Amino acid sequence: MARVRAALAERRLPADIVEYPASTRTAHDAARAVGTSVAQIVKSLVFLADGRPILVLASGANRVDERKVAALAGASRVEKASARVTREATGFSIGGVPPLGHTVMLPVYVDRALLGHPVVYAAAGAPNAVFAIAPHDLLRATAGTAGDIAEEVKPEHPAP
Ligand code: 5CA
Repeated sequence: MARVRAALAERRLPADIVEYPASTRTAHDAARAVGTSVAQIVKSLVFLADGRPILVLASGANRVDERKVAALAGASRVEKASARVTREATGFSIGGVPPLGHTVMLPVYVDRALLGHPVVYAAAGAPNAVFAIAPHDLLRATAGTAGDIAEEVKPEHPAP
């Protein structure tokens, strides 16, 4: 949490880190704890783009389409990183991976769906702590590239 606080302070952003008695390990847990929509929760996910770690900041309401991330990152192959690779690449364990404050800065790709909210909530480095941030500040603070990275939602009852 200290590293996230330091990274926010370095960028002159308010460090609204809140610790909760309940888990914020998943986007649903975090939404429940904060009292917001899942769409406003930032999932900080590590992928391997042609073998190199990248960070994808996705709306909690969306599944990431790896082909769209590949197109945005200019990679030919993008795959989800394992829990171990995620920890090695960021210095944080799954459930608390923050969007910034990592040991090494990774290339960051931001789900444009996050930009439609006045405020979003991201993990602060622990499985029970999140911070509020304006999505444009998140984009700037991470030097992220915004784009469409969401999987198309398949209709539950497709037309015949
Ligand atoms: N604290 C919350 C939101 S603020 C959080 O960190 N959510 S998350 O979505 O960024 O982190 C959980 C995600 O980690 C899951 O959506 C899943 O994509 C990923 N994950 C969970 N288990 C594994 C695993 N064993 N290997 C790789 N990725 C995993």
